Amino acid sequence: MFHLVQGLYNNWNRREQYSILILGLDNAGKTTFLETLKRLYNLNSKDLDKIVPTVGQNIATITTKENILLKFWDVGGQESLRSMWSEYYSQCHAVIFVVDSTDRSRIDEWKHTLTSIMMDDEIESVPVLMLANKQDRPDRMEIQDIKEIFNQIAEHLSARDSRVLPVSALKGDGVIDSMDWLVLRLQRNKKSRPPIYK
Ligand SMILES: Nc1nc2c(ncn2[C@@H]2O[C@H](COP(=O)(O)OP(=O)(O)OP(=O)(O)O)[C@@H](O)[C@H]2O)c(=O)[nH]1
Ligand SMILES: [Mg+2]
Repeated sequence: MFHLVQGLYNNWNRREQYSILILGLDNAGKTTFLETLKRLYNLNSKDLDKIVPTVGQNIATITTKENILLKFWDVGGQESLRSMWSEYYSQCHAVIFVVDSTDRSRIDEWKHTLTSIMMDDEIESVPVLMLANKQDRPDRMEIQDIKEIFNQIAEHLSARDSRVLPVSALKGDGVIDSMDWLVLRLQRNKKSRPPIYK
C-alpha cells in the first residue's frame, strides 16, 4: 500500500523539464542574461561585473510559475568555440539566440551564424527566440530594424515558432516576458520534442 501511494505521489509530483540552449556571438550578453535570470528566479547568481568570456559552459535550472523546469546551457560564443555548439543540438528543446543591439559592425556575422543554426537538421522545428539585448543603451538599433533582419532569415526556413524580443540582460528588462513566450512554445512543440520528466 505504501509503495502504491508513494508511486502515485511520485507520478503526480513529476515535473516537465526542457533544455534551452543559449547561443550568440561573443560579447552578446549570454552569460549576463543567464545570471540575471537566476537572480529573477531566486537562485544564487554572480555579480554581473565579475562575468568573464565563457570558455566552457554555464548551466542553470529555473522553476517557472507553471512549475516547469527550464535547464539552460550557456556556451562560449567566440568563433573558435562555435564548432562545439552542434553537440548540444539533439538534446535541446529551444534555442535562445542573443544579439548585441548596439553592434552594427557584426550584423553580417550573426546573420550568417543564426542561419547556419536554423538550417541544421538536428535542430529543425525547435522554437527559436532571438533576444535583441543591450536595449538599455542609447546607441542601440531599433527593435523594428532587428526584426527585419531576423525575418529575412526566418522566412526562408521551415515552419517553426520564432520571435524577436527586446531585453536588457544587465537591467533585467524583458527577461521574464521572454520566459513566458518560451514556456508556451515549448509546450506547443511537445509532440516533436517531448520533455524529460523529473
Ligand atoms: N549595457 C549593457 N551591457 C550588457 C548587457 N548584457 C551584457 N552586457 C555587457 O556585455 C559584455 C559581454 O557580456 P557577456 O555576458 O560576458 O557576453 P557573452 O555573450 O556571454 O560572451 P561569451 O561568453 O564570450 O560568448 C559585458 O561587458 C556585459 O556587462 C546589457 O543588457 N546592457
Ligand atoms: Mg559568456
